[in-house]
Amino acid sequence: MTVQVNGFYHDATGTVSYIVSDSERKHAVIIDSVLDFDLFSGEVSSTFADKQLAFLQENQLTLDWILDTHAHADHLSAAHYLHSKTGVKTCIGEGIKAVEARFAKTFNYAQEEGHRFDAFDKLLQDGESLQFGSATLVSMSTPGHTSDSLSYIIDDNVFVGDTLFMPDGGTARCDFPGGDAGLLWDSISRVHQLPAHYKIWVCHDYQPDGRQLQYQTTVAQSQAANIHVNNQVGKAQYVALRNKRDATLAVPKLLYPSLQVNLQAGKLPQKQSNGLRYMSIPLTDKTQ
Ligand SMILES: N[C@@H](CCC(=O)N[C@@H](CS)C(=O)NCC(=O)O)C(=O)O
Ligand SMILES: [Fe+2]
Repeated sequence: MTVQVNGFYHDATGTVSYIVSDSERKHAVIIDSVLDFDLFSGEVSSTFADKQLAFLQENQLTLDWILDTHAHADHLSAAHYLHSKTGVKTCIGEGIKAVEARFAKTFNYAQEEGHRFDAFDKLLQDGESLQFGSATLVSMSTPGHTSDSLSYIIDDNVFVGDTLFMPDGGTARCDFPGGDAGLLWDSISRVHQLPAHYKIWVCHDYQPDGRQLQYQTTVAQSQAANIHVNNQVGKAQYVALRNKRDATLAVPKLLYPSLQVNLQAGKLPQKQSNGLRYMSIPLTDKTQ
């Protein structure tokens, strides 16, 4: 069995989505796909996800699972769109329940409306496995950036979501509701305990100092050279550094649209009586 990894870079959000395939049996999964969204015009489109569907077709791959590593706060997930085109099941970590509980108040969700996370076909627990072709994907709970973050291990590859960035990019922020720098440290330690040759595939690359796009490192390289969590840094030092940096970061441009959609597997908000869909933005009224 040969596992093949193809990364697709979404320039507008710095996101890397992956198609991972058992290239002999021709079965595949998609991790962290993205919808194109223009905040100012409200236009949602599927150019990026359609490229991935075309790739599957060109390579005669059967898609078996559509996965997100976490409820993204910076882009809309294309999971539901891909599901609507293929009928394939969508999955995320069961920590999505806690993420919804935190945001239910923000978005004023009524209990009788049911759970947004029911839109996912499957909620994965730590250590659960999924098959595609003769390949096995094993989920590993890696909370910290968000409380639902999972990493996916396939053969000697680990798709870490936003648990780690490339060594020169450090680590993801932990200031979203449910984020926790100490937990992220523990999760990174779990990833760094994997065999040294394992390939780490990251979900974002912000191309620090304008360098060329990169999205794959190894456990050994990450451990030795990550600017936030290398062998020279201890947990307390990391937590202090992370919290200090988070205090300087602006809210992601697409935070509220992303969560509204991603809590329900990438489904857009329901149409209103005029046939249009709307995103809502909770206001903090400082005029009073
Ligand atoms: N400027 C970006 C920020 C996106 C962002 O906050 N990304 C998260 C991952 S979802 C992160 O950890 N960023 C780390 C950083 O900006 O240092 C936006 O507005 O979308
Ligand atoms: Fe994220």
